[in-house]
Amino acid sequence: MPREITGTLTGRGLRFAIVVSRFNRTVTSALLEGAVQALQAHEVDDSGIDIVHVPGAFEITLAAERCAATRRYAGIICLGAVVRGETPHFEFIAREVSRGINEIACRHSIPVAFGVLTTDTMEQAFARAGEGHGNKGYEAAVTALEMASLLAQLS
Ligand code: INI
Repeated sequence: MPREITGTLTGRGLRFAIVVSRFNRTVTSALLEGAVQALQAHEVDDSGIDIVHVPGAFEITLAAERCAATRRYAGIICLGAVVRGETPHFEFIAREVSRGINEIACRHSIPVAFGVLTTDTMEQAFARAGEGHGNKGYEAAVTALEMASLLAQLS
């Protein structure tokens, strides 16, 4: 029989960093709430959750890189809200943060979950930052839990 390797969602004894940006704070604070809820629901102790605040989504990667370099965390959850305006600013920020997050994950071999919304409107952003499972912060935290467990099995 082939051996199947799947991550579980048990967070007991694990430590996570959440890097969250303040820009579009009404949305990002809802994402943060979702992410913390998900970790708590999967038995991560409050003492195992560090919340790192940065000004905007563009700053997320630098803080996440620093968190990864400490080797203190089983995973990092990145939360932000980039909402398209009239300028090309949106494209630059969205591209850099998504590319940067994946690079950090691969360079440090640590789960770095992408909970950064990239939407056309604030309305779309709010729709992805709702209660419970309609919350991308919650989803990103669950992904970090699963990948942390998977990587532990692959080490
Ligand atoms: N930062 C965001 O997180 N979301 C945005 O929608 C946004 N827009 O539209 O400009 C934004 N800009 C700030 C940026 O992330 C940096 O903080 C800033 O450029 C300073 O480096």
